Amino acid sequence: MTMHDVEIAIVGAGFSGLGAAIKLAQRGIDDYVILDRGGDFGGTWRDNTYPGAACDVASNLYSYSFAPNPEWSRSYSHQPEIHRYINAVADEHGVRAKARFGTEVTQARWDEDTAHWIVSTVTDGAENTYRARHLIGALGPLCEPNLPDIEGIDSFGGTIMHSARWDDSVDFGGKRVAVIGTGASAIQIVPELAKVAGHLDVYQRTAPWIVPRTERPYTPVEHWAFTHLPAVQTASRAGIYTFNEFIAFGMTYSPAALKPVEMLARGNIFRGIRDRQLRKAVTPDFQIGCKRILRSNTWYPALDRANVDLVTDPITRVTETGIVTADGTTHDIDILVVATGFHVTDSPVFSHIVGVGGRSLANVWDEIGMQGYKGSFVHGFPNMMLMIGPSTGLGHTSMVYMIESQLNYLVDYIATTRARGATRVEVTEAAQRRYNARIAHKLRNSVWVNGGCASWYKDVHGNITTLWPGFTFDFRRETRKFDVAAYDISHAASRVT
Ligand code: N01
Repeated sequence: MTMHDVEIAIVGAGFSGLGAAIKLAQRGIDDYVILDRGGDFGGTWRDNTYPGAACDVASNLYSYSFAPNPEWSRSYSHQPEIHRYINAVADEHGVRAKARFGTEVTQARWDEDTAHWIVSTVTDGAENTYRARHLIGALGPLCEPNLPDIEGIDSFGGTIMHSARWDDSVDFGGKRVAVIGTGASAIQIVPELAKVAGHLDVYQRTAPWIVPRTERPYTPVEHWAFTHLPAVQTASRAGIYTFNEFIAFGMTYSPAALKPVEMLARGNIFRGIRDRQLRKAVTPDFQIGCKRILRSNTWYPALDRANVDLVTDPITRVTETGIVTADGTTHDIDILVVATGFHVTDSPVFSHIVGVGGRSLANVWDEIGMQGYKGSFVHGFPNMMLMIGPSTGLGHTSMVYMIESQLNYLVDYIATTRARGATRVEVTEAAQRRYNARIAHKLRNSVWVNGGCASWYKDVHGNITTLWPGFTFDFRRETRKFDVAAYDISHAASRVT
């Protein structure tokens, strides 16, 4: 086992891990390493390769502000293009050499005696350790697949795969296929599989609200303008941002304002499905906006196909050859796709991050809920900054904007601790408590709390701790400067070692 000393260990090479690396390097801070279990940059956009995978935030906004891409082919990008973009940005900024791919972080443990994080890794079976002053957890909230806990699922004899672990070698042609789930992933997968499967059963537990997707290819004139008149792309980005902030977000707090969106979604059902019974079955029974509003023009027509059945009877068990539903029917299948989402608030990774007193993030968050400070720091975990941590998720606009806001905070945090010669920086319990009380107060009138749905936005205590309940420019303002007053800061001279 080899011990490597670094100032900063960044875990994760998605949008936030890469952004952190670039911003640190631009500030002249280059003693860092990026650790990622995958084979290249991209995070969720590397791992989700299912057919039809695409983003539902417009391309010009779903990119770094410091790396506009005049070559986006479409107004909403598909996974391969976003994956290529992220890797191209990494190369342009020369940070690839800092990445250790194929490296699984098995544990990160705070060592109080030395005020360092001890990060244990495995690469090709070889164990290594990184001793880092600062740990940046750029893990991505949607990285740990949630495999449904359904009786008998392990006994299924056919092919089974999660949407985020797609096996490209599987041939769906003419096969009997089942997809469990009707979330953002499933609504992209099903229309693609419906084209090739012999028969497709779609298992719906909760019908989602889905509005039309306004995706189109960019025209040659737009490409010319994006390339030669960068202000045009900047203006497009600003326009989309402003629309999302003031229209889309403002609806979150106003049921009346959501009515037109609901009409749009109902029209989508009406246009896409001819059968009245099926229309009824896909009409949601909770307030629009309570769960993420999805976008598709192809989901309803796919459900209306002769080779597709929507199954709304609850699943009771899986057998070696198929799925048994509550009405007693056995649905025989060859391939089972589970598009059942991710462990967001109960990620197994949380038990691998061990802070003060040997308490893991899982221990702490099981007790108090998934709370943090400015989405970035957690009391009990000194010198550790999380990217898109608690209360930073969005239902209406680009996460890249939130990530870039945190990058300001990150760089200022490192620069401030360096300037002060600080060795240990921990957000105070009081600052964290006040912050979360403020978040909870803002959330109390939101559709996420009052919309009558269950969603992955809620933590194990049933509280919304994944979402940012304000305009995103408010979050940018909050994270503009590292606010030392909220932290206990120790210096080498004042430490007892
Ligand atoms: O996961 P989900 P996802 N038995 O958790 C069902 C982002 N994303 O991968 O609603 C039966 O949303 C579950 O049912 P219910 C985006 O942020 C973005 O689709 O809980 N069903 C639900 O229907 C998104 O929100 C994009 O009743 C079970 C589905 O599985 C997030 O990723 C594309 C079940 C899970 O839906 C997650 O989306 C893809 C069970 N035991 C993803 N367990 C775009 O940008 C779960 N379900 C377009």
